[in-house]
Amino acid sequence: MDDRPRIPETDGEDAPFRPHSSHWGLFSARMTGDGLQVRAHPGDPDPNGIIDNFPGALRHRARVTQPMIRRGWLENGPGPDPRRGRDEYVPVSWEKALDLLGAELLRIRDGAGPGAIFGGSYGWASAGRFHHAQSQVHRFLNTACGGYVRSVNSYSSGASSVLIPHVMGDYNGLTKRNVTWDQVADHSEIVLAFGGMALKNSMVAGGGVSRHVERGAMARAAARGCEFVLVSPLRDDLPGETGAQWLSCIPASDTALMMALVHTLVAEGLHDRAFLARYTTGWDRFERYLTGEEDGQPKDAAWAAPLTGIAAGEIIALARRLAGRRALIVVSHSLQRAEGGEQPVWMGMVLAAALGQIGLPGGGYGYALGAIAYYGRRNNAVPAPTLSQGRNGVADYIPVARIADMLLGPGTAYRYNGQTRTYPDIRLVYWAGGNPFHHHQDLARLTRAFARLDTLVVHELGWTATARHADIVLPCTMTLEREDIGACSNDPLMVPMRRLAPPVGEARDDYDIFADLAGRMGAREAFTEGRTSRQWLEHLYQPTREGLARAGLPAPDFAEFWEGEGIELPQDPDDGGYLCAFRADPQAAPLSTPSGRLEIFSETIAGFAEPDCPGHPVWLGQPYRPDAETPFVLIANQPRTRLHSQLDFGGHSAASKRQGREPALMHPEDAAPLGIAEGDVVRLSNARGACLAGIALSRDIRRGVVQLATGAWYDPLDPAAEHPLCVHGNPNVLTRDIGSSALAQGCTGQLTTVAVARHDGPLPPVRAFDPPA
Ligand SMILES: Nc1nc2c(c(=O)[nH]1)N[C@H]1C(S)=C(S)[C@@H](COP(=O)(O)OP(=O)(O)OC[C@H]3O[C@@H](n4cnc5c(=O)[nH]c(N)nc54)[C@H](O)[C@@H]3O)O[C@H]1N2
Ligand SMILES: Nc1nc2c(c(=O)[nH]1)N[C@H]1C(S)=C(S)[C@@H](COP(=O)(O)OP(=O)(O)OC[C@H]3O[C@@H](n4cnc5c(=O)[nH]c(N)nc54)[C@H](O)[C@@H]3O)O[C@H]1N2
Ligand SMILES: [Mo]
Repeated sequence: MDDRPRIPETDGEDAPFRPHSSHWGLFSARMTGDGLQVRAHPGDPDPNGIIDNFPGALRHRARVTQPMIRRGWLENGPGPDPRRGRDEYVPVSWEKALDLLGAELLRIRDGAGPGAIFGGSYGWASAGRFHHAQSQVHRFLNTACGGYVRSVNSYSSGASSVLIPHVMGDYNGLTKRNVTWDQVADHSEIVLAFGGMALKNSMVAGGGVSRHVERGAMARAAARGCEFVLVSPLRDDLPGETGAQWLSCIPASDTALMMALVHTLVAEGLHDRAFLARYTTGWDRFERYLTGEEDGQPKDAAWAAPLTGIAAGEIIALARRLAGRRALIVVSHSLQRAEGGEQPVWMGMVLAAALGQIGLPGGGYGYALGAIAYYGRRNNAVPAPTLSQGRNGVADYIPVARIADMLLGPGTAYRYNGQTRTYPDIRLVYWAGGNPFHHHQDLARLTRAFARLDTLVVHELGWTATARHADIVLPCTMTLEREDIGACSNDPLMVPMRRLAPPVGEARDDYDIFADLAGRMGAREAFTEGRTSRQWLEHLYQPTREGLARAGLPAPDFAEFWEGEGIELPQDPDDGGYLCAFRADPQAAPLSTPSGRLEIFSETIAGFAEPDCPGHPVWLGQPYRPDAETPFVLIANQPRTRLHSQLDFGGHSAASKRQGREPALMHPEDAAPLGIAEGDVVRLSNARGACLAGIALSRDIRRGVVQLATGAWYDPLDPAAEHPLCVHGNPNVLTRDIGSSALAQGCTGQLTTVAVARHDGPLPPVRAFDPPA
């Protein structure tokens, strides 16, 4: 397989290196006779290897090169069709594709109305501020169709972003203006990280990152004597530089461990009573639960030991080490991407409150610190370029991870954040910049859900499984093939993203596709405001320039910015944000919770009367209990070698695979009795489906746990099977499609239970990257 460019893209001379940005880091690149050459940003102390996916991806056969229409849709017109996901595609001209799509959008808009269009289009897309696909599709649907049913929250933090406003206040402030990496380096004395702060994760930030500082900050803290304690089934969730103690816990048991830590503090009189009295509400109520006064079961270390797999003595010793020191409690996003995921987030706050360090530099609650590069940093003091999405004429929405429920159950009632809501009847789904066959759970169910639509439209740069389910597939450029501005609200460098290569085949920018489509619907002017892409960049640049001028800083005009290597933006002070202000004066700077305090008991949540999320943190029992059929717990976490499913066909991602399959980590003593050796292909399965994966053996994983990252492109051997086998290793054939709780309805993709068996006999080929027939 030759993944190098097939067409000459330079005039024989190598182009100069030009700056560009991606979610996984700033870089510069140039086209040479041998293809794309990429180099990391010179100011980046710890560049991310994921940029090496670009060269092989640019002209890969997996790119979509011309508009395509699914044969069944072309021949029979819109309507439910079980062939979605296994049909043929017919290449058509842009003219024809846009004529058919424009007519279909008008049919829906003027018939069932914009409330029958789902345009949530969740996904990370690419880093530029203008060609941000989700902003583009929303703007298009608002201007040309009168709106769309949207989605709220994210797959990242579905449970925590709903819970936190009730109990702690501003979610954005908690994650983006709280304890910084500089504070960890300078002040923390002990960091207890549930789910860790894996460097693979903080290598990524939406919009781009110029300096990967996390490794250095943790190393500085450790050198100063800060202790790190990792609670996770995987040792790699904290870098070696921390010298961390590893407490290898049973997945989804963290809430019990936190309770036992707090129980120990209380039993030994080590909890900060003054802090609890001054800054929290509901402690008494919770204490009765904690001590067992309420239900007869003290949540002590002896109780937690069998639930967590951590010895009672270890738990008690850890509680004593935490007390009276500048302690930072970190809870990763992963813990809440599970059934009952609200509990560890809430209980983490209670543990931090009992230690009394919230609002002090380097102490308290660093929720999700390290999960993404834009946490633990300072915010820019000038606005980043932002494309307006216009006004959505449809009020209806769903919690983002409830998409299959919505499509399968129009008119069905569901609970969300204290409301009883009803799923709308969606006829058309429009997706640009996301990959639901990457991000959603129970993919067989998702296929059945998409089969019920009249029309599925997808803009894609590659033949993802989502594109293969679409009726109309429109080829879009990848970031390297267009101009944009790279910026992120907490990275100090804003860069011109220069075009590095011409578009592949007939690919076009999302913006140009929407402009022509809007033209067919009488809305071109409203959508484009008469601007070309370059004119938009110039326009979007202005608020940042004005901000610089207001701050009395050099404010280069667009032409100067565009020709340069990027401009430094001023940043807000590292002031600890709202939690610090609250600590200093809880009357003057109350939290935005109903009581103005940290709510250990929430009257609001108690009033919702949800059994799976009562009025204070509780131990709901273990939702992922291995049994005879599925004796292993599977961790489906973020991949090291790519962002989600993006550029899975690139060289860096491909190099991590084993026999072409996604690697799965397993303990050697779990593998031996099953006859599984290093590099073997195994079959992971449960009631929903199965997938193949290539085994990597390691003692750095807890026994009884198997880890398989997300992001291998879904490649079902038989797409029509009720319980499909993905031959490539996508764990979302196995995960369960159920909300975190009736409170938040967040994604629960992180964990499930599986059987593991060696795959013997012939290996089915991976066809995920071959364009469809
Ligand atoms: N089991 C399990 N599942 C999970 C998770 C988990 O932990 N476990 N994590 C979840 C999380 S946190 C997240 S955020 C989601 C991520 O889910 P997604 O954000 O949907 O995943 P991506 O692979 O980033 O999808 C982006 C898609 O946009 C395309 N794209 C890139 N640039 C452009 C562009 O300019 N225009 C257009 N039209 N398309 C473009 C890419 O090719 C890619 O297919 O996954 C979730 N799913
Ligand atoms: N390289 C790379 N980086 C990424 C992404 C990517 O796709 N690739 N995605 C980005 C996105 S969108 C997001 S939202 C963040 C996600 O950030 P997270 O959700 O925090 O990341 P994960 O890697 O899914 O999980 C982190 C670790 O939690 C551990 N873990 C899982 N379950 C449990 C549990 O029950 N208890 C404990 N104690 N530990 C557990 C796992 O060992 C796992 O490695 O990552 C971001 N960073
Ligand atoms: Mo995410």
